[in-house]
Amino acid sequence: ATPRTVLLTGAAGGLGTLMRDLLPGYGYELRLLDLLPIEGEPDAIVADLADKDAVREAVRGVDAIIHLAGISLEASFEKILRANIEGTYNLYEAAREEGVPRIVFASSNHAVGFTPRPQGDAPLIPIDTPHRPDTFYGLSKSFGEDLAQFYWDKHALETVSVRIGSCFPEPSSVRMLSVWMSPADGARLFHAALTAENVQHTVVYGSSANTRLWWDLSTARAIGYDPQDDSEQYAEKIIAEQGDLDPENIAHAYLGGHFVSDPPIWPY
Ligand code: NAI
Ligand code: 15L
Repeated sequence: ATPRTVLLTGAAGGLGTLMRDLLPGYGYELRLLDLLPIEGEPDAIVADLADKDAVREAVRGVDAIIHLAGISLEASFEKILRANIEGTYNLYEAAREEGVPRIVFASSNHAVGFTPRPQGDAPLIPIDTPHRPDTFYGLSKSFGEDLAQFYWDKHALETVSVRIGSCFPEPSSVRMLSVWMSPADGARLFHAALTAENVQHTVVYGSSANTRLWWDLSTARAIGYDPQDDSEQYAEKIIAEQGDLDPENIAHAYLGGHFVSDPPIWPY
């Protein structure tokens, strides 16, 4: 059955704001949660994922959860540990205790960010490519995918882990021509992840059907995702402004882009 009431964690963030606009169009009633209050949303739950009691109360009675909350870029290990690793654990534990049957987890391409980009006619990167996180941030997404698998195997709590590329209104870099997910396709993919039967723990890449795609969307298509957008319409302008990919630049060699080469955060 289609889940009706969906808890959206990270609802104040960029992706959360886009999905607050789009998902009600699929018939969902959203319950919102974030660390930060949301203007015009007085019923949104303002809570930290570290607050186990608040998280348990927030998940009570929902049909599914879309889990976006957390630190969305590189940060110190301590911050990532608290928000992304312990926070995601707290959410899963609350969902298990309250009997929520399914979570859609916002994983990231940075869980596999040190995977070389396919060159020439090389095959697309498969979904079962080994984890190769490019940051503590990416490491927390690898952990989240393992946590999801564990909660399926041990507790029959289902997850679709979506390794999102870049979900923004428009692509803004040459790399994004390959990894962009339009907001409308993002909503299509989340809807598929919420409604497909028997997903157990399924991992999918999250992007539009880009001409310059680097990864294999077949597991996403298998749960009913039918992307409608392609970044190619932006290619000429972006390449004219920014130049094409440079094979000498390490940030251009791997999926994760500049995440692989940015200086480490110091002090840890
Ligand atoms: P964002 O940084 O704009 O939003 C994250 C939200 O989570 C913020 O509103 C923040 O206040 C909230 N948050 C952080 N720590 C929290 C805590 N301890 N308790 C409660 N709320 C907390 O990030 P964005 O771009 O909206 O991404 C959403 C999710 O999707 C993140 O998990 C990110 O890692 C993932 N993702 C996003 C991509 C994108 O293209 N936007 C790409 C890949 C993954
Ligand atoms: C992510 O995981 C980030 O959350 C997002 O802000 C983008 O940087 C995206 O990856 C990307 O790889 O472009």
